[in-house]
Amino acid sequence: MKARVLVLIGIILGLVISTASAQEQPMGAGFAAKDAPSPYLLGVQPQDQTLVAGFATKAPVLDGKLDAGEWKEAARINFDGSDAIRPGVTGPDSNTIGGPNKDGFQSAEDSSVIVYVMNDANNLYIAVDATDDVLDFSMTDVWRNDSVEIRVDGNFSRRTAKEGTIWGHSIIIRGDGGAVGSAPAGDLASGAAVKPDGTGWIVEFRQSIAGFAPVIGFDLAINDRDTPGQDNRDGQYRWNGEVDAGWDNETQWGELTLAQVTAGLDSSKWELY
Ligand SMILES: [Ca+2]
Ligand SMILES: [Ca+2]
Ligand SMILES: [Ca+2]
Ligand SMILES: [Ca+2]
Repeated sequence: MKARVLVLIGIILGLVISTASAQEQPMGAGFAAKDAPSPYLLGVQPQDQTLVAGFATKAPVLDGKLDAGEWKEAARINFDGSDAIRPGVTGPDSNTIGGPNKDGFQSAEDSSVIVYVMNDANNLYIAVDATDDVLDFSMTDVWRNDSVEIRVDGNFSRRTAKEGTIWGHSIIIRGDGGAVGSAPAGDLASGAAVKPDGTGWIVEFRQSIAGFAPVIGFDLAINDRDTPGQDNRDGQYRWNGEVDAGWDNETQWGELTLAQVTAGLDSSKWELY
């Protein structure tokens, strides 16, 4: 208990000091988010990313193209791997093996994504619109190429070792649609294609939500390969997961609330006479 009080006093003192020093700074001086003290130092658990899916009135076509209006009902998030802060975490183990980008951080021009998430009564739909300055799909292992790992824990079991089935998987989809890895057996599908102007790639994914919990585990890992001849990718960053090993650990994934599907009668529309 004493220790807690001391920690609290420490936090309060820290706030007072940082407020005082902030007042001494010229307007707009600020500091980058990645320079802020780590929440771990204060003993606070980092907050998982959460998202509420949009409701899809029409199923998208999984062809690696975002047609006008196709994803307009989706919840939209965007992130890059420019720091270790959510969303878009680049962890200490996301460095390359012998590549030029050793700290793992990447600018938005190097790699960044806009992600669309929606569902209807039958399926979860996800689109990943990736910007990438150099495209490379030359490796046999799908995860070594420009690709996305889509992680879905449909029963929200949050197992420390993922189930490896439709109830907890991390499917890997290559950005050009040329290969898919770690796909569980079940009712799911994907499509992908390089953008016509060569500035990135688009992946579209669908999975049946039959039997899913109202809130499910969800994460995305973006793999960027830019260096020909290099064994590994140049980097990986994730919407929520802190470390690369999150591919196998459902507790590392964020939380997605599925859009409520209207069922039966809607009492607000009943006529009272
Ligand atoms: Ca499409
Ligand atoms: Ca890149
Ligand atoms: Ca699970
Ligand atoms: Ca790349």
